[in-house]
Amino acid sequence: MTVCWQLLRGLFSALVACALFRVVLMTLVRRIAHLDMDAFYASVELLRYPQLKGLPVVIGGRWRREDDVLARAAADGTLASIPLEDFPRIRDYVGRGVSTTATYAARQFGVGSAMGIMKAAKLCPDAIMLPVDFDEYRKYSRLFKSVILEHAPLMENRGVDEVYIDFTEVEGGQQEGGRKLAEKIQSAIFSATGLTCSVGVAPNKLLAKMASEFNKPNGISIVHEADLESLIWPLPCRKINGIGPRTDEKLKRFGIETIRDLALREQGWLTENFGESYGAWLYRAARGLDERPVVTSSEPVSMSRETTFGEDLHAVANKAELGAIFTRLCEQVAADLERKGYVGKTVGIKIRYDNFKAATRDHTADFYTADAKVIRQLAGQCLKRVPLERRIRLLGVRVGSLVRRDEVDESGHLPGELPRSRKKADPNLSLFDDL
Ligand code: TTP
Ligand code: MG
Ligand code: MG
Repeated sequence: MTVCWQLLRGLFSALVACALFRVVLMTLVRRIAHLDMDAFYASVELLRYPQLKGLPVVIGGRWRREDDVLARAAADGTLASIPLEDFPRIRDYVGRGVSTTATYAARQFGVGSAMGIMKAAKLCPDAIMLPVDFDEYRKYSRLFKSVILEHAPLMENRGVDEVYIDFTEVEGGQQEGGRKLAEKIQSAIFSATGLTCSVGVAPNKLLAKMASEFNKPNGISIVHEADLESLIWPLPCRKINGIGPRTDEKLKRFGIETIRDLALREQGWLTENFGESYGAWLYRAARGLDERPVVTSSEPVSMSRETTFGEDLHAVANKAELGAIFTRLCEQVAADLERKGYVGKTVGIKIRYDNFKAATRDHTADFYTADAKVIRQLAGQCLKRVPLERRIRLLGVRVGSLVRRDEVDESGHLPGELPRSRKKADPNLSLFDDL
């Protein structure tokens, strides 16, 4: 009897605890952070060239070469000991190219991202110019994101130097509107990488993204719902992520300059002039409304498709059949990439022979792609490099070195990534022609 009573009491307490927990969850205010690294590429460069701290530095132009002049210039082999006078100045730069970013010292001269080097050289001729080293930036990108995940599990990747983080249920995420947790993450990132970042914490992604810019560099900004009129409405419309230069121009033609101007327009007027869905979105955005969840996804390293044949096939005897299967595999991988929003630059193949031995080959292009024909052509080049005397029982196609599609430009390059050659794969090349 006593045992039964105790069990009932235990059950009752558990139910009460559960209900209390739900009430607490329901009363939690949604707190979303946007974290963006400060002058990211430039700051990573300064880690290896600390002697450039505080100086105007522009990152852009040509690719870093293995025979980097700077490395040779270091008398004792350490990059940190290269004297300032050995660094290339932007005024001496010959050639085309754009600045990917600039240190805050260079920004004081008006130099910024996506600016032609020639223009930047006019604004700040003494600025030191360093080439882009995307591998290094990706390394630090992975590092700072892994630090964040140690503190908050709900993180959404938004590119190389920024993420959204759901603070709502994380310890400290509600304290001072999220400031406490933001400080903790900021200092953890600094300890692990030596890099600073800026954080905006707000009721949703839209506001958090704007807030992270308020106190750059190394700043934290907290925005509450009640701050809409004082902090958000005075900003130009362009500050809303989703209002691009063309929409902004059109808004200006209607005399709409600030977010307040936008908020004063009726929804009907906005949908009439900007279309049903974009107009409705503008209406909500001007009011700081945004329900989008923080979407976590582990980034895939590669995507592949493979198939084992019903009976072993031979490259010559079954050329047509193998060719068709190969093409289909490439199309399937391309469709997977397309659906998931990725592009890749390393294309590989896998073959398993009738003796169960396997061979793999890959080829890294100097542009990213998700195009079936291009993948097919690159995979075809790999195929030419494997022995094809034996019969084959399995064929696979893989695309690796993935980045999100929205990270690359139309020519398949990452920001600041200048192709060594713009040679594109010839999609008309027939694959098994040389077999
Ligand atoms: P941003 O976060 O826009 O800029 P930033 O980190 O350099 O400076 P801020 O402190 O203002 O955030 O971009 C991140 C990196 O992306 C940047 O360091 C270089 C690269 N980039 C380009 O290559 N081209 C561009 O036009 C922009 C905007 C960025
Ligand atoms: Mg940044
Ligand atoms: Mg950024």
